[in-house]
Amino acid sequence: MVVVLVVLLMVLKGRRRPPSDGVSAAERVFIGLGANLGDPRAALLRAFEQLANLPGTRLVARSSLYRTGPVDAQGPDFCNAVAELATTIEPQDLLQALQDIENSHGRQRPFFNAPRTLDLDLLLFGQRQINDRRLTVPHPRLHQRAFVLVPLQELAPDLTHPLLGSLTKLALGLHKQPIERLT
Ligand code: PH2
Ligand code: MG
Ligand code: MG
Repeated sequence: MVVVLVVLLMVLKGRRRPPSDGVSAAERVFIGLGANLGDPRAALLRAFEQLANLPGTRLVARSSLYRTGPVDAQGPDFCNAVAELATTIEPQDLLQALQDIENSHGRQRPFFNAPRTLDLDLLLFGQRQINDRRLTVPHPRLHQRAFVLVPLQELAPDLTHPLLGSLTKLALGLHKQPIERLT
């Protein structure tokens, strides 16, 4: 009798659980956005919308836009920003989705670090570490670049890098890289 009651209670409790919204097992993901061809500000604002529209994904926050000097690259100044997502998309599929968005902006790759209409880099995927042919996470140069660390710190000042620790400490060495907040 007691067993029957307990089972009945468990079934009823299960029924009361709210329906899954499809993003309940979401990971906290950070994407770096950059552009220095065409209309970079418009491209980044459109890209925020495109990220928000990915399936199983919520745009949690977007940083300010920043004007930054090119680092290890030629051409005009960049517009850079960072987006925080909560997503159930797995890393390799997310990488493909980011490339699809880049391509929708007419992204060309004539040479290494060529000026671009839109670049979307997968910076951090929760605390996961990924090293395969197509993808390295955390992004291997994240900690050397003010155009990534400054907007990342704006969104998540207490965030830690899974291998290198505090972002605030990492940013201290980068004060010579020109960066100006736009919005
Ligand atoms: N991206 C690069 C190389 N250099 N410099 C700035 N300021 N902003 C970028 O987004 C950027 C860069 C490679 O992706
Ligand atoms: Mg890049
Ligand atoms: Mg890239």
